[in-house]
Amino acid sequence: MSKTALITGATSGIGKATAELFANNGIDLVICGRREDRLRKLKEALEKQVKVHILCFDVRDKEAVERVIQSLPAGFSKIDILINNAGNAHGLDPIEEGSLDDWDAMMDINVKGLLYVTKAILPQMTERKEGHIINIGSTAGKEVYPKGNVYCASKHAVDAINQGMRIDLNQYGIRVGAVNPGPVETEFSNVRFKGDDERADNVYKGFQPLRPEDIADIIYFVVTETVSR
Ligand code: NDP
Ligand code: 8X3
Repeated sequence: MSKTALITGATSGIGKATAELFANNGIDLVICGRREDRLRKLKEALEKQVKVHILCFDVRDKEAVERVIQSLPAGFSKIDILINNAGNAHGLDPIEEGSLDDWDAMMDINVKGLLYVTKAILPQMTERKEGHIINIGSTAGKEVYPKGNVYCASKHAVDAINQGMRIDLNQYGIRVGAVNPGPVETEFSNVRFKGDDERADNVYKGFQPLRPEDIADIIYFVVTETVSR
């Protein structure tokens, strides 16, 4: 029987590439993000291969998170795989110049949003005693770089939450893992620099960044290596 994966942040970058790879391999999808036009376009493309359902919400809004997860129609209500991917960096400033709004955005989306989505999905996984959760961390969750302060803190938090989830959910047979990429060329830097595309492009000059498809390959490998056992 086919599996269903819920992917947050599927409108762009790593999440979108993962949705496309999962669809190529027959995994049904619940694709999430705030940009409904992109979700619709992706659904249209992928539903030639698999069943696709859209959830359009902001992971910061805990009532919305609960509501949309509860609203999943019968064919999509059993989530086998949760990919906690939605997130971004906002700004790149030394700590004394950082913006409170940027800090709120990173902690609210990357950390609290991941928790809200997980909390909404978990009851069905603990009840069934099965499921697989992949948290998208970062090398920024392992090391800190200049001006990375709060983004790195948010990803260190993801690392700790991932480890905590793994320990706590082991008794239910729920598998928990993280993928911690280095720099990947997506819309990440365009968001970080608030639409300054020239500055964003400069981030990837002088070295070969990863592509979102590279990370999707790793996520798919992790998920299929364990789900099939
Ligand atoms: P993108 O900017 O291309 O994609 C980010 C995704 O997150 C979008 O689909 C966006 O959807 C979604 N998102 C952002 N904010 C919210 C929100 N408030 N509510 C719901 N969805 C949201 O970046 P990446 O693909 O690179 O990033 C994906 C993940 O990978 C992030 O967690 C990032 O930290 C991590 N990562 C990225 C690396 C990189 O170098 N690119 C390296 C290591 C980790 P929408 O705007 O439609 O809501
Ligand atoms: C994104 C990787 O190094 O660009 O998490 O911050 S980095």
